[in-house]
Amino acid sequence: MERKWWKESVVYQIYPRSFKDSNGDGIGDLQGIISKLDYLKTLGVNVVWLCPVYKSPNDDNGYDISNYQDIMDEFGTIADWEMLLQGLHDRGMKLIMDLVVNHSSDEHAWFAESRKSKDNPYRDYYIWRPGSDGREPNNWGSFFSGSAWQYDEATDEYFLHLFSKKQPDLNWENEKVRREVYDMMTWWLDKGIDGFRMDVINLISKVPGLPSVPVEDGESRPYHFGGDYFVNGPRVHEYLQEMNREVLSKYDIMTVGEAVDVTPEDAALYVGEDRDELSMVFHFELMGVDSGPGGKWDCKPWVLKDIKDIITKWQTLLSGKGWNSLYLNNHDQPRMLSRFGNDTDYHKESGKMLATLLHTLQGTPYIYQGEEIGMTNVKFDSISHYKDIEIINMHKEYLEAGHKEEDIMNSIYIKGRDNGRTPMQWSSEPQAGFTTSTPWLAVNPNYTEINVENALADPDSIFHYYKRLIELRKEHDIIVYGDYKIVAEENERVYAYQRALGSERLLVILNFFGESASFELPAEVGISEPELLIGNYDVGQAEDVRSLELRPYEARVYKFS
Ligand code: ISL
Ligand code: CA
Repeated sequence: MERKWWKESVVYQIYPRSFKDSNGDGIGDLQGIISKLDYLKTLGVNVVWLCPVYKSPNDDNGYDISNYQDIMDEFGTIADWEMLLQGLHDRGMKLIMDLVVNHSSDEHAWFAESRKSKDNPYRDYYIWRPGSDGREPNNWGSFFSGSAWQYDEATDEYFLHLFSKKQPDLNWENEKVRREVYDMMTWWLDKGIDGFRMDVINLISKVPGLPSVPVEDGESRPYHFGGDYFVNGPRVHEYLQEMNREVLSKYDIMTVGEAVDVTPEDAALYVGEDRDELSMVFHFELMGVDSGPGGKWDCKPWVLKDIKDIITKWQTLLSGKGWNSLYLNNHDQPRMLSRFGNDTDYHKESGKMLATLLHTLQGTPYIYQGEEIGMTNVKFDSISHYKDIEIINMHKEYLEAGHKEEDIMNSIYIKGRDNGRTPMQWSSEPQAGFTTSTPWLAVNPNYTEINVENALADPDSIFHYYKRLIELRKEHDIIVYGDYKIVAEENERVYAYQRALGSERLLVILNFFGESASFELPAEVGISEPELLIGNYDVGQAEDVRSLELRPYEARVYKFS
């Protein structure tokens, strides 16, 4: 497999609104990030992915962009941004920017023009349709509840918005839209950035005619997921190849596309090494492991077998074809430690066990801010404390549909996006040292214990374990490039796998539960002179690796030849 800097990197994701407030208005900002660059350098990450910092009315915290070539007032100025880029580059780190071009804000100048009249030159920048029998043009639902269409009086037509009604979808069929996007990308790349994370990039091509989702007789819900008509749509690869030819191929950069609902087979078409599209994609299969047929809010417990099957499938099917991205949480997901570990009794142990998984698979790991100190989910006692548009809309829709408040709040506690958006916990000072005033979203009350200051001071902290894992990836090519093979697949409590590169072998053993677990290494796995590279407990010298009694959430990584 071809060596690339982005395969050997560890990425750190920053959600600027919640990272660090420098001027006491309760909102994180660019100067706040700049003040923490040495912290990131200490951790050892190579790349920072910055969630959107562009001009935005913040209906969806920056994922609704009103000017792609300027900075949001609350975050600072373009001069602050230049200083951030320089600060990263000076420290040997790279910067990738979020690219949100499936949709813009309805406050973007293009949309202001587009809605004026049917013959406006910008009309076709967006997707407008007349109503059908006095209703929406089709029955697609928005990701954020309700219809995917919004009626606009000025021209008596509807516009498409797969997300909120303040996020109209851009019309990628229009060559002019594509040109605008490519020029804007070039403008940022010429400023020296090192790549893009592309928001819902596999939704940009819609099936012509925008057909309704077929429904059975007697179906009472008015809106349905229209994924068949826009997930991996008919022209998406043509667009990405064009983007690659016109823009990406001219720079030494990395790209990661957020790809809703993709299988490894779909992903190979985006990231195949001979495809000239993207470096890697974020898939959602693992993030769906604890959802029932009713979707995200239909919460059910995960089963280790499903986690193993999903990871194994992605590791093997993409192997030799394209590169994996690795993540266990982000700004849209609950905190990994609360979701897959145990955030009360085994905070440190399970945080480190999950970190071991993240860093020892084939692919590029993405750490989400706060993960490295073991930040956890929150439970605010009332919906009024939540800020996320997805949560607020879902709460309203489910109440109207007759669900109980208690059940709705419970789903929010498990899956709500604000779990991952509470302010970064820097210290035990008021407001976790995030701000000197009232933060835009309340801090997690556990900041008095879980914070960066404590993590740095404790040599045994989750933070120092992350730092070591990142170093190990730099010291051992096998961790980055080695092939993956599952080991002792039938073990219901332990996830183990082998990596192989040339004559080298790596063995990773992870106890996924809060009880001790037996692990027998199958005879066909050869081990000579095992060397423990890292583990989250003390390990005796004389132990027989062939037969282990693992402690709660114990993780071990052995190297042998
Ligand atoms: O968060 C989700 C899980 O339910 C998805 O619905 C999410 O909206 C989807 O993964 C797309 O996410 C991206 O695009 C959205 C934005 O709200 C998310 O923050 C972003 O990551 C619209 O731009
Ligand atoms: Ca601020």
